Amino acid sequence: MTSSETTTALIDCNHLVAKSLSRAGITHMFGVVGIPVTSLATRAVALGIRFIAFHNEQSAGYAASAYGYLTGKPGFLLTVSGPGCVHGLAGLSNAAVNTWPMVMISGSCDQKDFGRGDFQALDPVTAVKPFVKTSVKVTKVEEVPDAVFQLISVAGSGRPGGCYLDIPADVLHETLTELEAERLLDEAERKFVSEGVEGVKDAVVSKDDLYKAISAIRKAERPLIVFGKGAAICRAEDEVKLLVERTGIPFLPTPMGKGLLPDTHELAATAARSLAIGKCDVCVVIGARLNWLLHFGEPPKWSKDVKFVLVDIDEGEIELRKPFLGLVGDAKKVLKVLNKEIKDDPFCLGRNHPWVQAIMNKAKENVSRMEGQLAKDVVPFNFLTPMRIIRDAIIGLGSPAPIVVSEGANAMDVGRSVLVQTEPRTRLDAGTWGTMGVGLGYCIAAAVASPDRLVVAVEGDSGFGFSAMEVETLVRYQLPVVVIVFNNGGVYGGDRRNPEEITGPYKDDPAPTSFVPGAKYHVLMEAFGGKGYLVGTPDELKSALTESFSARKPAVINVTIDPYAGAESGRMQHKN
Ligand SMILES: Cc1ncc(C[n+]2csc(CCOP(=O)(O)OP(=O)(O)O)c2C)c(N)n1
Ligand SMILES: *[C@@H]1O[C@H](CO)[C@@H](O)[C@H](O)[C@H]1NC(C)=O
Ligand SMILES: CC(=O)N[C@H]1CO[C@H](CO)[C@@H](O)[C@@H]1O
Ligand SMILES: [Mg+2]
Repeated sequence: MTSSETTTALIDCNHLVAKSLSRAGITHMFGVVGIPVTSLATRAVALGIRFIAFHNEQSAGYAASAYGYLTGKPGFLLTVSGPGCVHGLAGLSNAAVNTWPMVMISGSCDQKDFGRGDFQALDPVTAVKPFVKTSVKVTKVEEVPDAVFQLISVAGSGRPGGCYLDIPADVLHETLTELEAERLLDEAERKFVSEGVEGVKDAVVSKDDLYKAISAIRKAERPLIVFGKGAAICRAEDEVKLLVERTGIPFLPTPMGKGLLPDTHELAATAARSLAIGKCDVCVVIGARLNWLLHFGEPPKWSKDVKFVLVDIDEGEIELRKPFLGLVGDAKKVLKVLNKEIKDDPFCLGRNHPWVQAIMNKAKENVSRMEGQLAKDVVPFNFLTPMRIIRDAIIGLGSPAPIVVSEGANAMDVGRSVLVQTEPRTRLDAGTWGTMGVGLGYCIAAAVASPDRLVVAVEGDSGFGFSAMEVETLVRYQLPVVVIVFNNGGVYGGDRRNPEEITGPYKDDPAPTSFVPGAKYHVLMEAFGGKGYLVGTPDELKSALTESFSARKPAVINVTIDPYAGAESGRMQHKN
């Protein structure tokens, strides 16, 4: 093509969206295609963007949200209008509650046919409203580059979250010259990348607040450091490590904060959690919200006099919790300045400090009780025996550690205590909402975001079933994912009703918690050409793990669990 042909050649909006994504450095997209977005996906692939095609937008949306968390760049979800957009809301809401960056793009119906019963008509901007930071509906092709760059920027800035881009079908078919497209792309790039977005500058922590924080930590008799996904997403692991090691303060990660510092670190207070949160007098909370997972920071789990120093990117979070002190900013940057001040005037509790001793002793006690339980080979399997075998197989892999995905009630709770996380961002679980159905989407996101790592999913059979069809997606893309299903025949296990609850005309129906006993989940995987294993003994499980971990190919290991092992609703009775 000569340069004058380039000037006048026309491209359509699908192509322009793909060009905008490519220019913005987007390398992956998740979704389900159909009218009117199929050509958008094809164009994106032609420009070098990997499009991972799912069976259901819900799973694709969960994948996009987790991809945002793992990479720190917004994950993209592409859906059709109407039902596709509605299924995609699961992903957007997941991004919102977990504060992960993502952008959903749906093609919607022709603007002129809206409100007349057009195919898959929906007012998506209203539908996504509760779950997004912002949304943009483009009304003509020229608005696309600016919209794409703006949404990427908003999704990832401040507290991350989801954004939505609506492109009506008529706009998707509009064209413009390639020259005009390049000019618009340059302009958008200049506005959102070179100059940065207005109003999202990083807050600067005042010297006064820094001194106040350090003085509180120094005066504390029983200090504790808690960190979570917020510290993980801004890659603050080196700064957290320095703070912990310079001050000698014990630490407690939230479930997905696990691995920022290794679970095996001698200052890890995970196995002394009740003591640590019950007795600490000053707690530095880094990128974690004082929500239900941390018992709202309130008695009876916490002492009523505990002073919280909250490090959070979001000023609204500080206003909501009203801590002793709030340090607003990116955790990595805030900790950098905090660590610098501490270095100039160093202190360290040391291993003989009574509080550190108390935590270490308590942790040792809990660990040795737990190890006693874990050491037994219980058959038919309870939850602990197979989890120990999985833990040891994962440890055996060394570095890079696999990404562990987990959902379920007992399967997830037991996994959280038993499995050992040694590297940052290697645990993805049901998260802030306790959402079942995230599993396979998270596995796929993890595999494409971190191709050097194996992905190991530890799933309850109910949790697995929510997105089980996506095992075909694993096979289609040949992703190195081993899905281990704890098959206890139901939600929390078998039928646990009291005899007096089993009455009425439908008393012979299976219990609301029950599934078909002995379901052959491994055969489901084999149906698509993946590897399936059925295991019921320690030796069978060990050999399935050895073989599938070294093959690095899609596999489902169906682990037969005693349906009466574990607790009803895992450890969350009070929330059920
Ligand atoms: C989207 C969604 N629907 C329903 C629930 C309620 N729920 C909590 S745990 C769970 C499944 C637990 O069963 P399973 O995954 O088999 O784990 P187990 O305890 O048997 O190991 C369900 C359905 C939920 N948390 N999320
Ligand atoms: C014992 O350790 C596990 C994790 O290893 C933890 O979940 C549990 O809360 C600990 N128990 C107490 C009483 O702290
Ligand atoms: C061979 C084997 O282990 N089969 C088991 C599969 O799982 C169900 C329980 O979920 C058992 O009833 C089967 O015996
Ligand atoms: Mg189950």
